Amino acid sequence: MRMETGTGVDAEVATAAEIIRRQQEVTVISHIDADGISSEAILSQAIAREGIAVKSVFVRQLEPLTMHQVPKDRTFKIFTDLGAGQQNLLQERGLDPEDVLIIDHHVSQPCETPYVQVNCIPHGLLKLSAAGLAYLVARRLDPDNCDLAKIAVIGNVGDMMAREHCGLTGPARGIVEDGVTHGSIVVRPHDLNCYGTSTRALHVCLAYNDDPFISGISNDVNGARRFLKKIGIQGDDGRRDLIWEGLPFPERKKIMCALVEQLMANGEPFERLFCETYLFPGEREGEPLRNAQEFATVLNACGRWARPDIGGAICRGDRSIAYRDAKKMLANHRAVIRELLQFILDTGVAELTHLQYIHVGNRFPDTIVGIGAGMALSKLNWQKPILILCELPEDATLVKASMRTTERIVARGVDLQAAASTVSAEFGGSGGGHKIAAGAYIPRGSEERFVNRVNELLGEQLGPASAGHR
Ligand SMILES: [Mn+2]
Repeated sequence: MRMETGTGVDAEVATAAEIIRRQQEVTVISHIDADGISSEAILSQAIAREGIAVKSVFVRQLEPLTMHQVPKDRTFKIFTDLGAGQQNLLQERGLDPEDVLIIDHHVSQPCETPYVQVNCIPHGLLKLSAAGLAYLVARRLDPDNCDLAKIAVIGNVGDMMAREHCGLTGPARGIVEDGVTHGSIVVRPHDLNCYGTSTRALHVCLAYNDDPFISGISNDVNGARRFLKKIGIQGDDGRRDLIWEGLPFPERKKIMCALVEQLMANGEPFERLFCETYLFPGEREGEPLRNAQEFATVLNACGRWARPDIGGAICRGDRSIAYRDAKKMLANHRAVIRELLQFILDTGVAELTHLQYIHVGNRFPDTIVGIGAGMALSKLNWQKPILILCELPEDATLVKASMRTTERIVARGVDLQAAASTVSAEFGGSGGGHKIAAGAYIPRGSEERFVNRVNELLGEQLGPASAGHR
């Protein structure tokens, strides 16, 4: 089908494809998360199919310390899911604009060297990830690359492009249509907006979800079990837990209706209960690869355990050794997160007026601390945002802070992104993210003053009415 894209991006995509066709050897430099791994898999396959030699390099972040991983050779360099914000580093590395293409969806840094970019941000397309852009370029190289639409959808979903509107929109939605036409994607409209609908026990899925927050079900595994029993859905068939994806339509409908009723009874909006789910019929049922969201988690687990190449192999179709290794990493990933969660619950958090926090030192990898924060919040007082501090193994001068809250608290005025960036800047650090989840890097030694300032700022965001909510 015809791609619907902003005309500006269309022109950039066409230019990028022309430039790629002229190359003989290409190096793709990408990021280690689900979007970066997907971007690399799309580009390197599309380039190889053109008969061009291609190799890949993954970096955790493009910064002065990692620039040496970008090879100093004659190959043409494609930076994807990174690069736009680091063009001065490319310039310092002596990269000629003739030898570089940036395919990114991050805010562009002004730079004297006019590097060629495909970037959706200046065109106002904020719900398209690097994998989406990489796919548009691949499609332009050869319409037969439409088999890669599936990987682009995983990258888009992995980068939270479906979160705000409960589904992909704009050009990202056009890519879904390509996958549907190709037969590799099935869309389930008005599906349950929960993580883990293809592999997790249904009551666990429901309990772990807090967007929307449903009293008596969200953050309450036993409550979720009771809810299912009450409406006549057997939580398991005696041996195995029920999985949402496998339930017949009438049962799914019955559960959705009951959840809507529950929310309406509480006077809460229910729109966010529904989302569009992207399933992959070519994958085995009950496997995380069946579902775009869970597939993205597999890729993230590979990246976090420093094996993005294994994630790449899975994107290319390896379902044997690479997938077995990835499942081990996924299990390990979850085990460490459970350990972190237990550590937080056993140790306990310190409570301030508007914030709860804990310092986990060097016990856990910083890459999972944010996830642990989100999970811990579901077991703690959800009314107060949580902040977790941890040390960074590679930098003894810095501490990372990860913050999480719930949609309900955001609705009351809390903006963790603003708190993270404002307060970290006061200590000479940096921070960012979203209203509901944010992170910051601050100098070691400033932790206590930092949390107190964040607490103060959260109080200001909540306004005078919050004084009574202590
Ligand atoms: Mn990205």
